[in-house]
Amino acid sequence: MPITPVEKIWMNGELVPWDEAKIHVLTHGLHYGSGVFEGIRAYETAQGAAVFRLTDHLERLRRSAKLYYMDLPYSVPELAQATKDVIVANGLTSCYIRPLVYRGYGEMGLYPLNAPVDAVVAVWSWGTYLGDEGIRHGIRAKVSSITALGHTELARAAKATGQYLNSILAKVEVTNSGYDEAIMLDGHGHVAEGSGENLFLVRDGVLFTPFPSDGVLEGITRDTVLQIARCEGIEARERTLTRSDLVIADELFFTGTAAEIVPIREVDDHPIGEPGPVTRRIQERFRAIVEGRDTESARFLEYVNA
Ligand code: PPE
Repeated sequence: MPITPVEKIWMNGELVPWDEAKIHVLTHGLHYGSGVFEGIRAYETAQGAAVFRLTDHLERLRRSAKLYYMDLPYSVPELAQATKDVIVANGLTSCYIRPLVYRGYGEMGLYPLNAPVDAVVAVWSWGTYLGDEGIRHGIRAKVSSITALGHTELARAAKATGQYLNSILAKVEVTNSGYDEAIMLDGHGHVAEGSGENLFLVRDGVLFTPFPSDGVLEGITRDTVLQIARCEGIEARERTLTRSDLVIADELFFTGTAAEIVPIREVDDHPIGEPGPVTRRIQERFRAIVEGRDTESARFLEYVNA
């Protein structure tokens, strides 16, 4: 997906012009994938731009960094302020936000602890990842032959740049076969997640999603959906899920910051159908929350001009 440039990027404490936000080719993170990142969204509300669960995302960034032995060079409140500053500097009302913390230039080799740690926060306008049509009518998903990485291979709870090579293989495999998104299983054949989304299914009115220990990122949208279910009186459970559970589900959907809440209308060529009632209710409540129309959920929004 092409990037639409804006004016400024926040880089190591300064707002720099978009075209000058550059790094050296011998940057550690470029060679070894030694970086951690976040995907966050700001939405337009009646009171201006509001960032959805900004502090929660930045806390996850701090945890991701810890898992790879990095100290964040800025505190979470400093990064929150940086995020708001870069949104204002670019005059955006809604946008995608990409904080990235990576091992910088100065050291080579696999012992990274002496390499510097750099931080950037970039913002740009980004429509929903799997398309508006996908949000409305659902997408076609396929289980990939690429296995989700396990807890002994990587710090699975981290959102780290290098970990996404695995997701890239899964995404390319299914996209080149004509599907919209990949579903990855873990080494035991249990459902993990999409290439960049968590997964939910509905069966007999009950919502299910895999445990974090099944190799999934603890998604913030996932957590929001679990909280929405509680408010809406929808029973929700974490459970180990299999490929069969996907095929016989009444409803299936993906959740993620970039993708938002995306119904799956077909899995492995089995029809699931148009988005069902539980998916619709959750989508509507999510929209109301992010647009600041849900007074019960005001805690989730951090306003840029507070
Ligand atoms: N699992 C994975 C592997 C993942 O990358 C994401 C977010 C999620 C689950 C959902 O997490 P959350 O956004 O907190 O609800 N993926 C980010 C990057 C996607 C990309 O393609 O880049 C995102 O959605 O911003």
